[in-house]
Amino acid sequence: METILHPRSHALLVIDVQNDFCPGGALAVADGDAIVPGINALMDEFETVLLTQDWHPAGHSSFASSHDGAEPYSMTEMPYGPQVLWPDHCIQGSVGAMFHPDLRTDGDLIVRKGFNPAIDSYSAFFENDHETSTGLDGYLRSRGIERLTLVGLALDYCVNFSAVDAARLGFATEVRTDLSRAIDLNGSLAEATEGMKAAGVSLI
Ligand code: VGL
Ligand code: ZN
Repeated sequence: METILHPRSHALLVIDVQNDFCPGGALAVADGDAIVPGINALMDEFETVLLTQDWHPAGHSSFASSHDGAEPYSMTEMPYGPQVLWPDHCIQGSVGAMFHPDLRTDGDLIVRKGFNPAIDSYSAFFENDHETSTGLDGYLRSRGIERLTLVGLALDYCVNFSAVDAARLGFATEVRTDLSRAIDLNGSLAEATEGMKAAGVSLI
């Protein structure tokens, strides 16, 4: 049953709950699928629900396979700064790019990101050059959204970058850490937690 607890100006943003980030996927996050029932239930509380979908063309520059001799999870230097090289994941139209089959997808908007072959995009707001907009900021403002709750995958990458950008853009921003899961690569979770706190994100 629908029980709207939050005003229309408070949106739920569900980040990258896709097969490739769940157990068995190409870039599996431990327990990534465990958050699906809780996210589905949380959707009942919000009138405004938005989802993001990591959406890379084959041969994307964030894939280790696109760099001669590079191992997955190693670092490289891109024109826009340091970049982790990932296993091939969330390729446009693939099963891995689809939402987890049990995730409710009856939200208002799906934001796809990471489609620019030359730039990765962790954040729902800006690509990793921190400059190229996805358009989400304008969409939210046009709809009168002032506050955001974020959940999803991965807590230390796409949830983190989205939450920090949201707070910097002036949205009251909170992350439900119980409904998120992390990759935790070389201390990335601790770093992300500090960064979100410093940006004024509430971790709940
Ligand atoms: C993500 C790494 C690469 C994420 C996406 O959704 O956190 N992480 N692409
Ligand atoms: Zn990606």
